Amino acid sequence: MTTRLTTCSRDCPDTCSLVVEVDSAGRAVKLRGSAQDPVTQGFLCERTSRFLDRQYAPDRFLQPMWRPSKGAELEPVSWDFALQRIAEKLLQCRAESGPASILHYRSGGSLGLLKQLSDLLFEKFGPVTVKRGDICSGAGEGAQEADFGLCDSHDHLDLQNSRSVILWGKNVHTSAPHLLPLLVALKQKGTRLIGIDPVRTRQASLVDHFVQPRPGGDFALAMAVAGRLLQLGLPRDPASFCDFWPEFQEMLYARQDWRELAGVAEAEVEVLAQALHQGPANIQVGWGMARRQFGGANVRAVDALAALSGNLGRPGGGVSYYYQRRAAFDSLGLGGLEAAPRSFSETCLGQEILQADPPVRFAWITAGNPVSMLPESQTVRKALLGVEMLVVVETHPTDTTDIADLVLPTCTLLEDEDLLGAYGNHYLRSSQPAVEAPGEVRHELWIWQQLALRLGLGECLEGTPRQWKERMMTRLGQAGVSLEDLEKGPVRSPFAGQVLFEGLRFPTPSGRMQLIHQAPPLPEPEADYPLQLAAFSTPKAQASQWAVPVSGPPEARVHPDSAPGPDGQEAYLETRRGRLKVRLRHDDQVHPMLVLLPKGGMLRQGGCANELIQARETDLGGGANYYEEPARLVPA
Ligand SMILES: Nc1nc2c(c(=O)[nH]1)N[C@H]1C(S)=C(S)[C@@H](COP(=O)(O)OP(=O)(O)OC[C@H]3O[C@@H](n4cnc5c(=O)[nH]c(N)nc54)[C@H](O)[C@@H]3O)O[C@H]1N2
Ligand SMILES: Nc1nc2c(c(=O)[nH]1)N[C@H]1C(S)=C(S)[C@@H](COP(=O)(O)OP(=O)(O)OC[C@H]3O[C@@H](n4cnc5c(=O)[nH]c(N)nc54)[C@H](O)[C@@H]3O)O[C@H]1N2
Ligand code: SF4
Ligand SMILES: [Mo]
Repeated sequence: MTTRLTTCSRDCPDTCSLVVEVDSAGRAVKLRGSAQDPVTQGFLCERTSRFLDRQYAPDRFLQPMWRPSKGAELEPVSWDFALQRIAEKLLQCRAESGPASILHYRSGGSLGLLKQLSDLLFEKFGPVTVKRGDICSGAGEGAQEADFGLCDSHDHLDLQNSRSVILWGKNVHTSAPHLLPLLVALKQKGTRLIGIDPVRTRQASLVDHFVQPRPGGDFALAMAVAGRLLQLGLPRDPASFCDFWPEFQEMLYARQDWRELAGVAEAEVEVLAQALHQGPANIQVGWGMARRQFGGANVRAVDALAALSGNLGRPGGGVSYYYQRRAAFDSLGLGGLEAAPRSFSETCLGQEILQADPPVRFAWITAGNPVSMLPESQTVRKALLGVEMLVVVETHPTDTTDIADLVLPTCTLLEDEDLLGAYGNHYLRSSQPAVEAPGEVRHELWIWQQLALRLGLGECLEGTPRQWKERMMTRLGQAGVSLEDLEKGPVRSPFAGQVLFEGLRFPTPSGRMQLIHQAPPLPEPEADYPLQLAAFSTPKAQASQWAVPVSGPPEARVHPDSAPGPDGQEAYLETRRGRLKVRLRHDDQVHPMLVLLPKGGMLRQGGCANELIQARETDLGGGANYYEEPARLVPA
């Protein structure tokens, strides 16, 4: 038995160091979290603890697969056959219809830095059509970029300087479990913890105060708290470092009923206002909260609270949403959206492909399952079915590979070799193969290189994964961090500071913070569809990658007062886009306006939430409004 060290590359803020026990036959037999990694601290989340079931699942793709005609079964083929067909089609589409007729779509299956080399290949070949916006963090990032000129966070250990920590719409237990030990330790030493979520998650038992506003009520809640902060007296004149302070006040005083709109008690507003007023207070903004029509405005309102209460630019303060996970590594100098001949909104991908002129003839999808994970699954499916050749680079079957013309098998996180930055801490890590790739499975770099050769672009991706890792670490090398260092364990980015915006200087055009000054309308429940359907992360899955396969009607969690039948009974969940059979799960911790499905259900499992969710962009950053689909439950 040997042990190997690698890094979890999943789309997760923690980016754990994994210890993999490998038997003499080269098979991984046990996964542990590294005890040496200061973030991982020796434990893994539920979904990755069970990853070996997925690693060795019988349905894993081990060979390139080809579908001879639409609707036929996939058949195994050789790499040469697959790559030759793909290259011919790419060259044909470019010659006949221009590179805009080719779509390259990459999502979060792995957050490895080398995955960007796929973008590089398609940019060199085209540039081709790419996505714009970001369904995941678009609205929140857009909000912080508008306010501060930058979306980044204080060091996570700077929380040790906070008197209060406000977990605003962030489900730490499920989505960022490695923040928990720190929060528990902080609580023991007297830091006040406050949670804000329309669902009373497990966090309610961790925090000192749990506030349960109405879903999407965060803007109103922030305004209620801002009003109270003004009464308590601001530590510093906001006009000295913020633009739009008069306009902000005008917006704030335009109505008196913010607290009622948010659906919270006066005492709850007081707790939040006091925590911010006394400071230092850090606000941890969840990534989910902004996946609403006015999600960007909600995050901007929270940013404003930190500014008014004097919690910016000081230790223990800050509004932490995202860490710039790529910043320490060298950039590939991609032209991205500016170079692309055309872009499609990621949120509205299905509709935009269907309406595209010139039409999309070829699509390359990697590290993503857009049919299941983008809103309007059936529209995305129909759009991708209409493409002449759909190529999907994957490890396992999904709703997207179910309609692919070719599936190219690639490495899992235990076989891959890459560099990882984190979006929940400032550490840098390296992944290296803990086990060999089975069958005909290939590292993605090999796939791109083989394709490049056949496209006459042989030289552009030359090098081994390790050489590419070194190439992306030249700045780090100059700062004294080598690849060998990362291979031994995590290294904190030498470029990341502890505290942001010291001296209250902001990288905005005016150098000042930009206060939001237009209130968004509050979504009103609709008479026919009084509930809001939302699918939040579940501990059992990483998006559509389940630890244990699921089948049967998905569970719909709903407040007993909003359920049409007894607990455990089947019912129909209906939206304007369709209906789904569900099993009711009464849960009085869920806000009565919500009905919850697990995130990541697939059409092929009969439980895809996105089949019922309309594709609508958020106010900022091209995010997806995933959490506000008007819905109703009817007896089965
Ligand atoms: N187990 C597991 N972990 C995951 C993932 C997964 O699929 N499974 N996905 C990963 C991905 S892709 C990402 S982007 C990250 C973060 O992804 P998420 O899991 O999406 O992030 P959270 O920040 O926990 O956001 C969800 C929380 O926001 C709350 N929320 C929803 N609407 C509102 C609102 O209007 N106001 C407030 N205040 N709260 C609201 C929900 O009730 C929930 O508790 O997590 C990653 N972690
Ligand atoms: N209703 C609803 N929908 C949502 C969300 C929600 O909260 N509610 N959350 C949204 C969010 S935050 C996100 S980030 C997206 C996630 O959307 P996706 O990124 O599309 O999610 P996954 O289902 O994880 O799909 C990734 C695929 O990549 C494969 N894969 C794993 N490793 C590799 C690799 O190294 N290379 C390649 N080529 N493939 C690999 C996996 O097997 C998996 O099938 O979903 C969004 N969709
Ligand atoms: S998914 Fe997240 S919490 Fe789980 S092992 Fe990977 S990095 Fe750690
Ligand atoms: Mo995400």
